[in-house]
Amino acid sequence: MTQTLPANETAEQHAAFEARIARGEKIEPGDWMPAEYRRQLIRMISQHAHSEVVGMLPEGEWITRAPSLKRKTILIAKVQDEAGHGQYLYHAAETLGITREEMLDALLSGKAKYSSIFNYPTMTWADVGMIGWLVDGAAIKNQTMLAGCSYGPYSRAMVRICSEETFHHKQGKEMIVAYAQGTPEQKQMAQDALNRWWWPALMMLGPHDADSPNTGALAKWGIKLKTNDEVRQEFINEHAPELLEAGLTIPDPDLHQDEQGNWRHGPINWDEFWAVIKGQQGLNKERLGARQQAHEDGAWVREAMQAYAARQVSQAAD
Ligand code: FAQ
Repeated sequence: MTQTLPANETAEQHAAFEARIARGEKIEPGDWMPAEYRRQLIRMISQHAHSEVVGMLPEGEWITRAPSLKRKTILIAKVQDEAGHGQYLYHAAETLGITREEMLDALLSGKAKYSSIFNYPTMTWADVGMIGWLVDGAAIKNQTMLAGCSYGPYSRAMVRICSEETFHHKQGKEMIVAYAQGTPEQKQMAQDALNRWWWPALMMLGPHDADSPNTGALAKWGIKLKTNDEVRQEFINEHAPELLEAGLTIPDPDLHQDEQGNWRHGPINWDEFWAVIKGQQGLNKERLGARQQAHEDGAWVREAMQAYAARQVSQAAD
């Protein structure tokens, strides 16, 4: 099948670009790149940045209710890390020519997507631990793959982010294992949290490959090095035995290990996934409301920074 190229792009440019990727070279901001490569990266990196920032909300709600000083300091550090991840990622997207304002407008107006997982509520303290173990666990599998992606700024941001996510994952696992082996009430709290988060964690890695319209282009250009289903399989293979070992029950009666050693899951409720993404189910309205409020509350900081920058320019000109 011949590919239709935009009028200002040639087959030679594409061939040279793809040869660079095949050689394992990183594409850097000033380099020539197909418009579609740029568009795909802006879409994905900005959605990723929004996910980190919205992702502060479900856990942030629990900072005032953490059960001990140790758990509170860990949680504060984790939530702050997520803000930092948002910053790296917005910067990485800015290198592609989109502005921070454009990205924030898209989030706050509800045009941009962010990860489905953050539209689920945190009902008990154990949900905080389960987010660390499962959500950060799934995010790491995906992001370790993206650390090898062809776009330099995204790949480097992923290396840094993954090292912090690893700590998030470990603290979540440590917490849930402790509760799973604690009092009957603690064990029940951990089990209930697993029942709530298992399926959403599988869904957050994206639709099945057959229903993933972006994977083809992303894989061709070395942005995605694994498909959604491959990453999901890696996630389940690591986490299913560990959860079982902790004495918890995975809420999937069809879950089993096949002859190759892969843990196979039962059918995923994709209707729920799409409803959550579209804001028809879950906390999308509340999450966007919280971000809009934070944006309004931060207006004075942005104004002060602009006034300061203007003064620096006028002083430099004097
Ligand atoms: N939620 O064609 P595909 C974290 C959309 S970070 C919402 O398969 P693609 C850290 C997708 O955008 C978590 N929408 O898409 C943390 C597309 O729509 P579009 C975020 C989703 O891009 C932990 C459509 O469905 N990580 O958790 C989702 O090839 C704890 C068709 O899908 C990233 O963003 C979803 N789950 O693959 C923070 C990593 N899945 O845009 C706080 C970077 C799919 O065409 C606390 N992103 N969609 O209108 C990726 O790796 C990819 O974008 C995927 C989706 C794998 C998420």
